[in-house]
Amino acid sequence: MIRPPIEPFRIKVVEPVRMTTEDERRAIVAEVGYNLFRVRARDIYIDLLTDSGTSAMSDWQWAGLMQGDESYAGCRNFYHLEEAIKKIFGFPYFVPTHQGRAAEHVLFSTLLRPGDYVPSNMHFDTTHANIEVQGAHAVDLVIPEGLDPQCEHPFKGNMDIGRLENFIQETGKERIPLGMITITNNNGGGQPVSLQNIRQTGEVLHRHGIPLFIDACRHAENAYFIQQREAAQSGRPLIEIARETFSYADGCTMSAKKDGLANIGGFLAMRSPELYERVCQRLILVEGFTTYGGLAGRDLEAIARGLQEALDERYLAYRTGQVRYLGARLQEYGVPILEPVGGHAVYLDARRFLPHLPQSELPAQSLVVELYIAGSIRTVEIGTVMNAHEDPATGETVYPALELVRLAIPRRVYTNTQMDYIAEVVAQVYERRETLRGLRIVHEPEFLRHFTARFAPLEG
Ligand code: PM9
Repeated sequence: MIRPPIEPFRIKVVEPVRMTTEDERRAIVAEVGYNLFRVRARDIYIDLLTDSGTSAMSDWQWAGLMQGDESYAGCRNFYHLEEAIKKIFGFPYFVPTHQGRAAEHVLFSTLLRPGDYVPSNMHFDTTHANIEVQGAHAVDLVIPEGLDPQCEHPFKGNMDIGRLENFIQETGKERIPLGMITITNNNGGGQPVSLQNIRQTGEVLHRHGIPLFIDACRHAENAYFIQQREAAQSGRPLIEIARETFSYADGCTMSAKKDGLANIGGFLAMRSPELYERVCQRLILVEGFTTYGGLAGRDLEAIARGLQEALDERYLAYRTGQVRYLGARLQEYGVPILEPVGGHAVYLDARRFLPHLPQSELPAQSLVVELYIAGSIRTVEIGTVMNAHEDPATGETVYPALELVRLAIPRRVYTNTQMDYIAEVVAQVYERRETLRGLRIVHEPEFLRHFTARFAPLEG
């Protein structure tokens, strides 16, 4: 049996969590239209909805909050954050934003025009939506291995370099204002991207005069995988790997709610002074002045410190080790998961978990609901609800290649005993998987429907 990882911290503050009964949970999910985003957090025992903004901050970060300088302009915390960003990412210009998607919005509304294209290994859903809302097209070009839940590959998040080259040739560089790469690839299972692949992606884009922006939310976890899995990078200090990663890019969008170990915040960083000028105009319009961007001074301080802590090697060994431990426990029970386990989450493979439910019956969402009823565990669907789209030519639904349930592990929050509990609940549901029924959508909004859609169980 796999040994759980040893925590490089001790616990100073605890937050009680409440357990409800199965009957109570049945009533709760029915009332919220079988969408777990609509459940009150007090009605959840273990919340694996997201690893975003859910980290436990360190005493150093909490101490930093007390040093928040709440001046409107030029607060000292902005300069601390600037120092951290220069040290880790190496970009000379940045603007804070209230979270990652705001950085995306500011960047895309500055650079994109209707009809443009933005290739990536795989865009996250907010990135995708923020591109499409500008009338542009988000294109995913991950390697084929990245779409096969059972294929073992050390860097399943890699960009398909050949397809990227062909895509640029066919589309024309004038219609591609930027390319992106998401590290780690969240929608593809939290899978890392190799340093070599990031370099090659930059080379291809730059050869055509196209800038590269990195979606850097989980860059520290990505750097750790590079150190562990890429032969040429073995044993290299993580800060050096991070510096080299971003040296191939012209900028990055960052949600500091992930590898910033903060509860809120983000930023957009870049090399170009001209772009910075334009971005500042947009930022002041929608987020706030250039030295706070929608955040309090204390938030900026928490991020400045969190960014540095997130690159600590002992922390990352524990962090990725805990996720791997949960994956291994589930595999001991024979539960089908996406392999290899990624950096921030274990993903259940709903197609293999519930082979009797076709994608039109929303198997991953059905599993999300059942895990809540069975054990008060909140997870999230990354499948048909989140990623299906309509073919504009035929009007037919195009189903995503991956039908997953993500168990995102908040950073430094849950114990290894709680990991065991999660594995046991999932295994119990797996044992009676044939009893699970599908769902249908009864209400959906135009964009990002998974956040607010409502569902109903299928009869029979
Ligand atoms: N990711 C996640 O749970 C939070 C939103 S959905 C519950 O995985 C990437 C790769 C992300 C991401 C957010 C964002 C947006 C951009 N890129 O949530 O706006 O995983 O700070 O970041 C979520 P913000």
